[in-house]
Amino acid sequence: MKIIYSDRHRLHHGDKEMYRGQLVPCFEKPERADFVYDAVKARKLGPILEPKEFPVSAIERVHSPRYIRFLEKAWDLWTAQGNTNDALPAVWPVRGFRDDVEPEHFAGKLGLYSYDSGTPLMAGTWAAAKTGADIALTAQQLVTGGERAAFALSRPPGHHAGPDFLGGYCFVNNAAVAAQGFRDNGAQRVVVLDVDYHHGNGTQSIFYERSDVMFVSIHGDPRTEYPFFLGHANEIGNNEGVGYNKNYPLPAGSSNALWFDALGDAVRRINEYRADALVISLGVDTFADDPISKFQLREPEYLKLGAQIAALNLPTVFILEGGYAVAEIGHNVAHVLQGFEDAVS
Ligand code: 6XA
Ligand code: ZN
Repeated sequence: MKIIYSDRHRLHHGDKEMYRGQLVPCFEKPERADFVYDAVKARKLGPILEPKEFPVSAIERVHSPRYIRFLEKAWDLWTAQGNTNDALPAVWPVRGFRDDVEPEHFAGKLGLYSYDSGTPLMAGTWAAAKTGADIALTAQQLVTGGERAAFALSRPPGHHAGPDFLGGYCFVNNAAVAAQGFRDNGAQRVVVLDVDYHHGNGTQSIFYERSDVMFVSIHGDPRTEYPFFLGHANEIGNNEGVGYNKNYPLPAGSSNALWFDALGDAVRRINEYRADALVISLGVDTFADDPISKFQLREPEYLKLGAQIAALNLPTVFILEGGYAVAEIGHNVAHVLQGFEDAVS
């Protein structure tokens, strides 16, 4: 399959994130993409192509214009206050506060458009995130044009970014941008299947009231796992979207048998939906040795996952999300893609 990649992801290189009350080196770092690049290249999974550039309006199909304006100018506003270090938020509008009035002070703006203190923003963040969306759209356009599948090798990740908020290392929701891209290019029904360890709260929020994009996610139970405030089984969609959101929260430490039971049920539902296209939020922080997650997948499971995705028999875009066992992330991603390729060829 074709692989879309740009080294502009390096423009986003967070220094520290808040973790257990301390500022620690960011888990989400450029080396992650380097290891994935090396692994897909070594396995000759397909040609590696540069993304095309798309108008920002393609991103605004799933994010609010006021949020995107903020991302575009955030670094300039922050440095205008004399700051040179990464920006991290420290105050948020929780229940009872107003979110309809954008504060003038940068601390208030950043709080309004974020939900955690683990997602540093720097000079190149917007450029990297914009390129990530271009990568997702380039992959989608190739698949719309007849390719069986494509892999969007992008970072920062995207599935926690919602209509107007960043968080969880995410700024622009690449999976949502790709799903919307499919819709805007003729697909009637699109599925986003999120297999990252963490619930894709941003993707869920973006499509929660829609029946034309079904969101399905297998993840650590939010009662104990990040992002804590979304991802429960009883979130089934709202209004038009009722029945088109499906969460499989699993206990931290769940066996692979339990994980594949959930995937089997997800596959059954996806088949029933009769989608025209599929987007996979491919996080490999489900890996047994991931430093911040608690599932138990390894090589055989990643190969099997790829094969089961192939069996859905849909035009498919894979999008890189989480995975922090940096030395293994490349192999883990490559095994999913290899399992897919072996099953389709
Ligand atoms: C808290 C952990 C964020 C998890 C990010 C992730 N700073 N999401 O991997 O899929
Ligand atoms: Zn994750």
